Amino acid sequence: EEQQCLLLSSASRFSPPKGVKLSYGTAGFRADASLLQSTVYRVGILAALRSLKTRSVIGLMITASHNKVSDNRVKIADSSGGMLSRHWEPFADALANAPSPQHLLLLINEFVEKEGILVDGDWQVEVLLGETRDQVEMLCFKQLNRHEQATMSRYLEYLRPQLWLHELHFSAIPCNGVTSIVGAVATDMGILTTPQLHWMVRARNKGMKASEQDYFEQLSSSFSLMEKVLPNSFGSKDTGIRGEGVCDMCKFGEVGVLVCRCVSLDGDADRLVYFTVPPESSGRIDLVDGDKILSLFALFIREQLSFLNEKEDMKNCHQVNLGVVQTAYANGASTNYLKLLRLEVNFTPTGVKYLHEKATEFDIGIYFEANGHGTVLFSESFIESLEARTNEISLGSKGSEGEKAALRLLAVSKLINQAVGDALSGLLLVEVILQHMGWSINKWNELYHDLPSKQLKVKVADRTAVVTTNAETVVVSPPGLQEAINEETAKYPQGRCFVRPSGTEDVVRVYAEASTQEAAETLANCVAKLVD
Ligand code: 16G
Ligand code: ZN
Repeated sequence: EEQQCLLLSSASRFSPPKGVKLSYGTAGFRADASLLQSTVYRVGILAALRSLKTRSVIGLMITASHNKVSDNRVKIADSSGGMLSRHWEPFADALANAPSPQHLLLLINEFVEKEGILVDGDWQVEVLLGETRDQVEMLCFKQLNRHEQATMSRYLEYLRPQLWLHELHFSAIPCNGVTSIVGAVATDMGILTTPQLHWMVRARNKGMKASEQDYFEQLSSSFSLMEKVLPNSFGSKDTGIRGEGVCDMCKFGEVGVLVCRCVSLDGDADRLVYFTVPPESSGRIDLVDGDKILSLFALFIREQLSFLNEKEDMKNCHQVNLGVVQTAYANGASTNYLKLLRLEVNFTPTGVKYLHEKATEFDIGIYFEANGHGTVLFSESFIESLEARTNEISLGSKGSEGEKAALRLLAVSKLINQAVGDALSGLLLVEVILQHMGWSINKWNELYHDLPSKQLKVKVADRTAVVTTNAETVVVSPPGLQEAINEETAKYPQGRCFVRPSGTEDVVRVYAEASTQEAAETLANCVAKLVD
């Protein structure tokens, strides 16, 4: 009774926009801020119910996108720290679109019953709230020599102010949603990156310390550990230089004046790509994308596994299974490269939730989208075997190569965010590996050469008319379209092409690859006409 009244009265303050159909989509509700108020409120309710169901802490994140500042997204970090269980997405859609408080209440009652959610007051519902309001910012690290290597803490001091605060349209609304469930508590974690919130949720549910300070401490300590256990690592002497002495921040337009390696983080810092500006490039940049980050990580981890598997230490251990996960957007040259390394390459549809899920099937699963979303996942049982392997040696002692490799892999598992792709932890792992290899960004970029590619989007009346299968590489509907694409693609040497409905916009996307830029563009244009 009390619950029903509370919900009806608080819901009546946030009416949904008329004539708009909201969908949880690939990764949360995304719309202009002016349309999202009631959705943000209702996602608060969703998070509280999810906390009740899973008996764990849940996260709720509001982010700005790399598009307009008002283009916002609201999403859930599930009990594992990962994306909302797909099983709950239809309920999320229904909640967001319920036309009135009465409908909303009805939906909730039905769902609580169907899911067997216990509302017995035995569990203290808690939702962690996070918010990011930033624009894409470019960071630029000078090519550092061994002697002036930045230590982790210097990077972090430098990175933190990157999150700019813009107008807050929502600040109190998610809290209203959460507390409309009797007894539920919303804890405001403040301005965070998306991956920080995911990390916190995971940490809380594992009974670990979970403040922002703890996040930085974990990154910092695992980064220093990497320094200690890599043979060619940093001088690691603290010269007392602060961030500003080591790095130069610059906006995109200013990058050209520096010879450097640069890293670009997206608006909520869950994606990273590197780039470099070749001298006399007249505006050209060389992009080092998610596929190359994946390749670098795979190369390094494979090397460590080969040490681990060496000699008799391995008698009792099973062969470690390492898998990599890509999407159809991965440049064909990267897939070839990974296969040359004799790695198992898997494909899933676009969207972190799919890649992440696949990556959990391995002892070590590395996943990346070309656009920079990705991370490296370690299975619990593999971590345990690494711990067993390393607990006999201390850092000072001379362990075997196998033991050192185990220490390095453990450090990687602590450094790289296990909940979700995280640009900050990703860039630290890139930096430490480049340092270890003694590679410049150019050397890294030369691992393989991307095939020329082209992406287009086609505005269509109904994007759901295009249905795909096989990790979005084959169209099953409308009939005949795939055959037409095949016929066109066959005309181009090294041609590859696919179309898929966007999960975030009302368009169908076309991707084409071929041996020359011109051919890739012609192929993309021809296929776009087939879709139209
Ligand atoms: C979302 C996804 C991203 C995917 C993109 C594709 C997450 C966190 N984000 O941004 O992984 O690449 O959608 O967009 O999952 P599209 O469907 O419009 O091409
Ligand atoms: Zn992002």
